[in-house]
Amino acid sequence: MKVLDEGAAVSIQPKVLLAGFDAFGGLQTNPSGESVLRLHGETVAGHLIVGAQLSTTFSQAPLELAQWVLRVQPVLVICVGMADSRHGFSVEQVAINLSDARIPDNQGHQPLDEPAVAGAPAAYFSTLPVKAIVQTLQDAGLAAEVSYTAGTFVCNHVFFKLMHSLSGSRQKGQAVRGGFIHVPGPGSADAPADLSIDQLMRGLRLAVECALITPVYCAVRGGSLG
Ligand code: PCA
Repeated sequence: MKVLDEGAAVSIQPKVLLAGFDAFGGLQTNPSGESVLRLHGETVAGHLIVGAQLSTTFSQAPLELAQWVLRVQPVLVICVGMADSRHGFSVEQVAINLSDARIPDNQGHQPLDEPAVAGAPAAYFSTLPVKAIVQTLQDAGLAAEVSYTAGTFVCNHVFFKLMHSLSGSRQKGQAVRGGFIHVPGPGSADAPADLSIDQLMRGLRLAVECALITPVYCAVRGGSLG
């Protein structure tokens, strides 16, 4: 877990937590972790960005994220992960209560058909304005799509645990929004060639701004989530 400037995390400005991941699966880099660390300390729509890099492990990453949430007290949490199967910004609609790893995580752990949280609901919806973010990114000329699966590896696991814990805070009247965006990795065959770290940063700024200014209506739950 890494942060560039500890001082920024204790300022009184409202904050947005952006959490990416470290390299995994034998790769040397992970653009998700790199881009959020480079956004650390920027201000978007009056909110200070706190960028944190989580370890790609089933056991540690959710704990690290929970510690960041406690410490930063953000109004919005967006996790960002890398997936080679994605063609652009892939804004996740749903986290599922299933951890099933095709490869071992960075601690050699490889759960098979395990719940992320035993006894919890089968799934949680993102509380980001998913379609509005996709539209905003596309309007800015960036490749973007709605995704209905965040996979079953560490990213979905962290996303599910985040939404499980935010749903608990929501019941206590603290409405912190959260969600997940996958970005292409170095091995993504048909990702746009120009999706550089700079373009990822540009897209994430737009996604944060859109999430801060757009109320979320959830037809499935019936009502505003914002
Ligand atoms: N991608 C992996 C975990 C870390 C990351 O960046 C995933 O999609 O689960």
